[in-house]
Amino acid sequence: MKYFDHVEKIEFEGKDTDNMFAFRHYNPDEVIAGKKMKDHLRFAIAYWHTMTEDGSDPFGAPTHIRTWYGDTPMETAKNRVEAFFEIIEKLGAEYFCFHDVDIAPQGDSLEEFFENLDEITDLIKEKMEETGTKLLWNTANMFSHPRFNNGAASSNNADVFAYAAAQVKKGLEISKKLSGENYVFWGGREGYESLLNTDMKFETDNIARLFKMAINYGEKIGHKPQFLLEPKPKEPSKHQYDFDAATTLAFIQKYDLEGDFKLNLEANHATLAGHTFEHELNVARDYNALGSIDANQGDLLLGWDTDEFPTNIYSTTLAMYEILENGGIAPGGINFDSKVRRSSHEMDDLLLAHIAGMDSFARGLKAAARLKEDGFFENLIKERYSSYEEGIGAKILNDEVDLESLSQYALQNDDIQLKSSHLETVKARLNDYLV
Ligand code: XLS
Ligand code: CA
Ligand code: CA
Repeated sequence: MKYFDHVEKIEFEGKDTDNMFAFRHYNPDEVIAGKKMKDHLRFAIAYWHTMTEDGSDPFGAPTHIRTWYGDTPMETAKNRVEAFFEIIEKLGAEYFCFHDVDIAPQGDSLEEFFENLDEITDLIKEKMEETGTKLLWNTANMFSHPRFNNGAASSNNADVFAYAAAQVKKGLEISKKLSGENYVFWGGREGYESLLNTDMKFETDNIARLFKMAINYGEKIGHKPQFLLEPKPKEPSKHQYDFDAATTLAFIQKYDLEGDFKLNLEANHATLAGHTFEHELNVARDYNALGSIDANQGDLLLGWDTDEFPTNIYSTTLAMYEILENGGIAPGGINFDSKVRRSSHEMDDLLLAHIAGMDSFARGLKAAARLKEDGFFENLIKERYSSYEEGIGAKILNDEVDLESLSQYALQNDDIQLKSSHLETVKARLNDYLV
């Protein structure tokens, strides 16, 4: 069965094409800054938003037309695998990501769930071999089922901790089976509703316990994916422990997880935390912890996680600049944790939305490469901090001064002249790189 028979493989046709099913900016083999675009971008398609969203919202029924529903949950799951790999192939993406519950029905018991996962991952493995696609990361969904009401590893109920551990064990076995390059933890329910009945230290100690077990089990089965922790400030928990990059890095350091864990940063989560995406990438880069990104965008007029396809080239440019400065993102990638709007309900929208996202990141990459080549930010920053290049500034950086000598210096140099930042001009010049 084919689901997108009427669409050919999507090719680069340039910005003047009027073919909707063509890339206008993403040209996979074009070399930018010494590397093919596809190797800079390492695009991944997210199974959940692509295959399991139906367009329903708290006010209305599903809107999305999807032709892969079968007579049983297992039949639907198998049809989805077919359709998913058709989408990946048509788009020419090389990677994908999934939660355990996205790919297989949970059945009536954990045992049945695991059997279903075995059957579906056999099928996925075949498809991967057939198409040459790779697993960027998988993860265990430990937030949707009612049992995770009070958390997974942070739950007050030890049976829930054990259940979560079983899912992680299975997730790592699947990661090994499919040669996953990364393994993600997003603590959807690892947070709290009220501090009145919560022992924060107890709960975060337990989260770290589960992570250590995961590292040990990976070693035991001879599979060492890059572990990634994904911050998000709120939703679904009122307060999530992994609020943002800095908070999550403090956790990673506190529990000595630096050697095994980096961050998976999502654009929409950054803005929910009151940061820009580039801020979060910059923080991670500073800690050598920029692992992978979830590419999407939020709506700044709304206070929730809308997971829209990324089309804001200002944001993709600044994100790609951080990635270039990081020396790339591998073994991470750019995963489209993005869903089509309720009104984009046709099957074809799944392809069109990804084309829009891939083109927007391609434009971001090209603009970021030009900015880097011209030393745009480098020169700006060099000039802005130039007072540290000589004189008292150089002495401060060389740790040659103390409070007494600085005080002596300040007493003689208290008529301070500040330079203007000309920030408005900087922003206008940056615009020249975007369009
Ligand atoms: C939800 C998260 C989730 C993670 C993986 O907001 O983005 O989808 O990426 O569990
Ligand atoms: Ca995400
Ligand atoms: Ca999100």
